Amino acid sequence: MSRNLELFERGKQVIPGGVNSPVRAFGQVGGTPRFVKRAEGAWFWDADDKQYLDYVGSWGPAILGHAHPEVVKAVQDAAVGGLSFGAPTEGEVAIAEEICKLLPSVEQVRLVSSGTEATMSTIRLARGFTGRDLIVKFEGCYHGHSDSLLVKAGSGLLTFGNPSSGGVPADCTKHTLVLQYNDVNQLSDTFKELGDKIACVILEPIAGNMNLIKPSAEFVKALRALTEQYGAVLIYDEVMTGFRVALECAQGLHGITPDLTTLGKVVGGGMPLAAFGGRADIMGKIAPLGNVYQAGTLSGNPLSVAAGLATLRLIQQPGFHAALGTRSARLAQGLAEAAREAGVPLSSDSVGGMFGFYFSESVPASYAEATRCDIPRFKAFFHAMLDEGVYLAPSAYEAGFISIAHTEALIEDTIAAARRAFANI
Ligand code: KE4
Repeated sequence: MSRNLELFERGKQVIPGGVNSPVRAFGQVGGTPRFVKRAEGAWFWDADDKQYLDYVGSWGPAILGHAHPEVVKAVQDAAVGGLSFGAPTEGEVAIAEEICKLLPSVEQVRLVSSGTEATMSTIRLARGFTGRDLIVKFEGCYHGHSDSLLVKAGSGLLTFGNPSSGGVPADCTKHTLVLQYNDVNQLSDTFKELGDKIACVILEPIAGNMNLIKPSAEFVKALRALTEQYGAVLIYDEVMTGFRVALECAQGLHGITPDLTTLGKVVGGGMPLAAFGGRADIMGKIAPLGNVYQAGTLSGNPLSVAAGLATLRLIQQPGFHAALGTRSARLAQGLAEAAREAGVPLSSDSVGGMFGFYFSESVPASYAEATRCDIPRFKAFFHAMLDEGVYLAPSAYEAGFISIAHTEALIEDTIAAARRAFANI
């Protein structure tokens, strides 16, 4: 028996679904999850010692490649000085300064341990700052699993959210409006009707949780103009896009100054570190300065901060993001070429170190369009690539991630593997 299967069966006895986060269970694609034994650079080895080219990279953090020696050493060096103190440290000041230097919109920043904590805190902060209850999110965008954000679009024009998860009382989502990504008219109508009651709009500025979907320039501009006009807080959830799509993040690519930004994944280099920050007048409402409570035993953990600082310094190397962008664009183009040669309808897209491919004729611009992709064909392709030793995200609704360790030669190898895979599905 495969050791992956043995571990999966064992795991299911003591862990719900055998995994500590649902997407890892291969629910959409079927089959046995690969249990990672170790990883290095662009590769990981599973419990059967099979080697895979990794295009998940922990869902974004591994932008330098796995086990980068300088990041590992930074964590090792921090560890011998103690693991956690529940007291401030110099590293927290240093990484906060680095984030504020890299993101001009961030005047003050608070460190937390997960993206969920970061987004949950910005929602509470926006409500505390404005004194308003309504929040706006977009269908298909994922911001972690806090109650008020686990919603799906309701029916009707002003789609107040219905809980998308068990255990979330309707009371927790009745103040959450769920709109359509890239729908400027609906956004404008909503603000016309409810603008003075809206505390904030939170969005993935480049969506990665309904596969990779970019906003239109018109949508982005309307978001900033309407939130400004009605005094609502604009929250760029850059947990996934932050320092991945560009050093200046999605906000830099858009030329937009959000009021608050959330960060995660890359900012911690693979260790549990996330952050939220933005305008000083808003952040000034956070305890201990203001009356919006937020806290965390492991917030700013010294090992996470060490990994994050090392990562943030290494990604500022000249040409780093340009190389990522060129390689992910080549991969996206190569996948589309390979599919076309096989007569398979497939479109693809990329931005910085993120890419997406869709079993549909065109690149989706909304969640509704993303759900029309050919899932059975994605599933077959996923497994054919797994057989080729290429590990893609085990869901058609997830973006793909490359690292600087994914060399041009490895990208070409991946495209060649895709040609063989398309021939087999
Ligand atoms: P975490 O709580 O998982 O650290 O972050 C939540 C989150 C917030 N905002 C955005 C834009 C995110 O993408 C995420 C988490 N992303 C998923 C990947 N689709 C994490 C993978 C998982 O849930 O296992």
